[in-house]
Amino acid sequence: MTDVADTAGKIRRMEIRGAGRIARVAAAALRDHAYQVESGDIAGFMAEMEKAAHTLVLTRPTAVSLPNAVHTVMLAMEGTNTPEEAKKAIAARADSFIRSSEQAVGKIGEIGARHIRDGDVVMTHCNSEAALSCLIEARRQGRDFSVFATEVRPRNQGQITIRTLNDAGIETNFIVDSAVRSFMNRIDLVVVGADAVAVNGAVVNKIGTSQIALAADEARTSLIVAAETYKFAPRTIFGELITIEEREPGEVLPPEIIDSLPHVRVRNPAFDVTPPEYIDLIVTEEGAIPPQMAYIIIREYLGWDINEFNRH
Ligand code: RI2
Repeated sequence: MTDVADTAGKIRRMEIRGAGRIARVAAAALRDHAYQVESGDIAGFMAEMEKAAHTLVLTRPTAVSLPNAVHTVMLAMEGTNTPEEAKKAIAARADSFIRSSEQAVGKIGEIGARHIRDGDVVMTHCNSEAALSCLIEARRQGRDFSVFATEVRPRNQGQITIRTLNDAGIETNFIVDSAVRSFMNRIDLVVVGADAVAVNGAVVNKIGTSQIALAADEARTSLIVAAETYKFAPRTIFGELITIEEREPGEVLPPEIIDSLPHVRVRNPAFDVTPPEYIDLIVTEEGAIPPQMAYIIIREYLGWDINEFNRH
């Protein structure tokens, strides 16, 4: 049983992280919360669920997978007349979201693996289940390639990535973030994940991704993004910008050092935006598309009705 406040705290502190994972965990938290709400009337029940949805959505502002998952689960209540009916509908919807999210990661792996050839040197940044799924599937199919994985300051997600790559038996080089350009001429393909994809195909991902994309573009190295369809941001159709989370300075420097430097402001944006011109392909579970086709994914596959856009 997951508790909404506890889950929200874990997501905020990044004890649970990764755009896909936080979406699944939020769906599970809503499902469990539904069964913890005292059964009154349907209006009271829906209001309680709205509060929980709000708490979860506010934890981290950038990964669109989170509000998309919450929205999907909350929509299940529509047309239900009693809390009992609503609880069942929420549970079924949450479980189906979780299942399809896991399947999407597997499907992306199958499609993305086609782009990794024998002898390739692949670079990845941060820790993305979707990006790693491509590498692990290519390896499973017997492809012989090696990887450069970055450190990913300040939260060091690269350490999780190299453990996974090591467990999969993939030869891996671990580099600090600032070594990317030095090695780019040896790289055949960059594969990264996404926290959000805008309607124009711009990809929001871990800070440093856009620098890697620039270096890749300069070296004529292809860059592909592995992103489930629920990472596409519907409201960007109306010009809404994706909020870039800026986290605590304490993640970058110890507080005592920060306190000793009154004229220094430590900045800690967690994500940046890579323009579509630097992206060759976005691999979704529905197929690989050029970034310019992001609109189609939002319209055809995400399944959001235009009138629903202003909720949650
Ligand atoms: P998957 C992560 O965000 C990284 O930016 C990663 O590239 C992205 O989510 C996608 O990860 P954070 O939670 O969903 O580390 O592919 O800030 O696992």
